[in-house]
Amino acid sequence: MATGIVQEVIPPVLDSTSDQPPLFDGTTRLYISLICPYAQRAWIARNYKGLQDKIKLVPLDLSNRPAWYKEKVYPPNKVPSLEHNGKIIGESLDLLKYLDSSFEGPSLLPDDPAKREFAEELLLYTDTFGRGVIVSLKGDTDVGAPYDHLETALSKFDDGPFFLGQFSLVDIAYAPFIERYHPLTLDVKKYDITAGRPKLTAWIEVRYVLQYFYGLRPVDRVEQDRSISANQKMI
Ligand SMILES: N[C@@H](CCC(=O)N[C@@H](CS)C(=O)NCC(=O)O)C(=O)O
Repeated sequence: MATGIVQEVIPPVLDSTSDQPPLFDGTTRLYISLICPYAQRAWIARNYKGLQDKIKLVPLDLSNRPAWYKEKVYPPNKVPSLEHNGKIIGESLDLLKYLDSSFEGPSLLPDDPAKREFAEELLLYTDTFGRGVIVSLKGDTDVGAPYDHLETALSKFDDGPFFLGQFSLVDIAYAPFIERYHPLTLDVKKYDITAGRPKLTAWIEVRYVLQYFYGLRPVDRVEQDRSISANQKMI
C-alpha cells in the first residue's frame, strides 16, 4: 500500500560552536533535541497538524548546548520551546495546547466537555505516571500500577482506541514516554507492560501505525536506543 509519506530531512544539530538563527524574524521555530521525549510531544503535534512547512525544527545538542539558547532564546535552557509571533513559549504540555489553538490543522481536542475534562485529568497525571514508572524501575514498588491506571483510563471512552476515543493531545503526551518505558521495563524488570492489558496493547499498536502514517516517527532506531540507554543510566 502506498502511503505517500515523505520523510522529513532533519536540519543539522546546533551545538556550542553554532551561530544563533535569527531571533524574531517572523520564522516560527521549534527548538528541540532529537532524543528528548518532551520535545517529541511538540514535534508530533506539529507533524500531526501538518505544520512541517510553517514550523521550522531547530535541533540542539543538549550535551554541548549553544550559550545563546539560554542567554537569548529560553532562559530555562530546556527543550522544547517555540518561537512564534515575537515570543517564546516553553513547557511541552502547554505547547501542545498552544500548537492546537494557534495553528490550523486537525484539532487535538474533542468538543465534548466530558472528554476535555478527562484530558486535563490525564495531562495532570503524566508527571505522577513518569515518577511512578521510574521509582518502580529503581526499586520494589509495583511495576504494573502506573500501567493499570492507563488501562483503566483507556476503558473510559469506547468510540476509539485512544484515551479520549479519538486521537488527541493526551495520546501525544504519553506516546514518547511509553515508547521508551515499554522496552526499558522489559529489559530492566523482565516485565511486559502489555500482558493482561488489552486496551494498552491496542493503543500501542495503533499508535505505531499512526506514527508511520503521518511520518510521526521522529527518532530513528539508533537515536531511540541511545535514549533508552540514557534512561537506563538514570535508574
Ligand atoms: N517540563 C519540561 C521538561 C523539559 C525537559 O526536561 N527537557 C530536557 C530534555 S529531555 C532538557 O531540556 N534538559 C536540559 C536541562 O535540564 O538542562 C517540559 O515538559 O517541557
